[in-house]
Amino acid sequence: MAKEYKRYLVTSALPYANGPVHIGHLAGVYIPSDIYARYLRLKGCDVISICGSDEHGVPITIKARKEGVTPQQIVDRYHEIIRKSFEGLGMSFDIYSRTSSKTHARVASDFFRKLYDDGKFIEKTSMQYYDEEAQTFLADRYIVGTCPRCQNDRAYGDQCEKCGSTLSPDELIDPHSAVSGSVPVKRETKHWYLPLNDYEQFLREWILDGHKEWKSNVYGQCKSWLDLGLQPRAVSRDLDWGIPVPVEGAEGKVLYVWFDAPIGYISATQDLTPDWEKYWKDEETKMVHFIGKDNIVFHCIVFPSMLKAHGGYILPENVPANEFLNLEGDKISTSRNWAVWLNEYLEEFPGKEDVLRYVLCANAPETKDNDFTWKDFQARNNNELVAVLGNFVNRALVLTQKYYGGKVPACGELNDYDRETLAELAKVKGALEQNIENYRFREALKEAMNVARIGNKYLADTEPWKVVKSDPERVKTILNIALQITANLSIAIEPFMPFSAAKILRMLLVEPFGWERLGRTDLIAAGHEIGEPSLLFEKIEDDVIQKQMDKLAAIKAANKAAESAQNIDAQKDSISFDDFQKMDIRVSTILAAEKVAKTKKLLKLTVDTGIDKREIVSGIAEHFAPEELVGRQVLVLVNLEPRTLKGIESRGMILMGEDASGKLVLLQPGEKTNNGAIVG
Ligand code: B3M
Ligand code: ZN
Repeated sequence: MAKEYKRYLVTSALPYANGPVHIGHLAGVYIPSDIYARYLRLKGCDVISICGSDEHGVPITIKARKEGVTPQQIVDRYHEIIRKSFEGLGMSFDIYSRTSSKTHARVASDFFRKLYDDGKFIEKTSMQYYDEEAQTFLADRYIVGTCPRCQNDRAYGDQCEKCGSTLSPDELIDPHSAVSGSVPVKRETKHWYLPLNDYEQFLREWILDGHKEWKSNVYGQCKSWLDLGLQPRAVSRDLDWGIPVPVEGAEGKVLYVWFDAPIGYISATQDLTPDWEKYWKDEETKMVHFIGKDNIVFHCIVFPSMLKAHGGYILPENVPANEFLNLEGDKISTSRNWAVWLNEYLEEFPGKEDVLRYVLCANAPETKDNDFTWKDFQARNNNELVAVLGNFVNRALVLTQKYYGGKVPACGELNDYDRETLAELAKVKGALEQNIENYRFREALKEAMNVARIGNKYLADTEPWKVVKSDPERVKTILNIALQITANLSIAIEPFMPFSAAKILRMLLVEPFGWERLGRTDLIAAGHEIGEPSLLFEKIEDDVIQKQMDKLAAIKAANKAAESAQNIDAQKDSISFDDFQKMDIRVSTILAAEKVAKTKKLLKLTVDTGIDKREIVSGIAEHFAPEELVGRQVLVLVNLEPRTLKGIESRGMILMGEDASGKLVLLQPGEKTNNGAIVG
């Protein structure tokens, strides 16, 4: 039997405030945590749900530098955008805090200082890259150079975004500072390290022995980290943005973002309630961290070691990390704008917040990466939400209005089929609890939707619209049961689709029901007057989806252009003006074009150069169809030595532009020009 807890502390990963949040964040972290917190609240548990913006770290300072603003301006902008996005999608955090707050600065400094005073840190000096011009140490991301693996000349000191290699600044060719452009030097600097290796035994016992029930992706990652052996980890950085290291002689140094951020859960709780220690220091509290898989090591290895080193804190009972969500088969990427941003979704799909919650839960990457497609979004909305959930609720309410003027009819004698249906309904509560408490939210959602399926089937099988003439008493029972099932839906779907649950309650004109009433059929009394029905969900048409697909296609094209713009060939060696004058380039018109037999790339063009009509063989058959060239004016290098290609004497060359992606463009005069006009 699972241990009963007095209270619950639910934390959700603090999103970096250097950009908006997208559907991958929702699917990976925030929808699971919100389902869990809402479920516990419905059960009447003492639960707090904690989140906030993670406002320190190098990416924020890089974005600020790029935009010529301060890091505080960056985090102020995105903290608001993120906070509003979560609010719009119904994330029911009890507090959405931020790590640039004064409370957090105090709590994080005190936490560091205690470990420092208790001698839990190792102090080490090391050689780090330093920019003498800007007079600042350089975090790896601030060093740029040529990637040793793919020659990308814009690789960073920690990673090459072109080939994905993880790098160290020492591997870069021609490293230079992204701040001043100067060549950085190495300079000695002191930092503090948490000796994670000292906590290996504790972590082995706590995780590998004590939490075999953790999700395999989490347990497996912890095991491989521990089997590899843990190393001391830096908990400070040479940066001017972050929480100053609270130690004498540490000017210019701040807490490493992954040391300070998890403490953000504690500082947020202190901002939420004076009883914060009941949640963080009492073994009767169950703490669950909701995160994405890239944060496992920080939440299962580093933060627990920090809590252990500090003493007096509880540890997480579970860390059900999700895998990643892809978008249309491609990895979601903030830097490539390949995402569905929540703030944009809320603008473009007003009233469809639950549709996104539903689809992202149904497709959640709970055990492996999964994919979001707009076609699937449309299909699930139309075939599941509209056709099953919305259809059932609408029928139950409309028929009650139609036959009884909105008054709930009394329930008569039940027949076997009624009893069978209600027995099905009664099973849902246990199935939902089993799945939610084991963080299987996709399965849980199916169980919640099963209530609508039971209702839909019940009405389809009993056909009250047919029976009403021959046996009106029977229809009263049917619709009373249908309304009880509708009321059950308002409980079952609340954790997943809170907006729709609230709408059902409004249409029933009833107050919310507690979890304990799920599965019962005495939720709505006979004679109660319900409200006006309206549709819970509306069909999403193809053109709406096409608009989103077009938007993604434009982003893809922009990325392709940006990538090719990054790979411009270096300029060739200089030539003299005399060299240039030797070339004779003329405006010409293509009179005819045809494919050269037995070749894929060659076209034979007949060209009027103004001097004469001649044939030119050009390797552009994979870029242009013959018929689209006839009549076009082009630029021709007419005094190129003739060459014979596939038996055709080619006299000259059509001038083309070719970008790094290999796309060809014809170079043409800006207006109609006489053939033979000299280009110089
Ligand atoms: N700011 C989110 C990320 O890695 C990171 C989580 C902090 S939770 C304490 O995307
Ligand atoms: Zn590379």
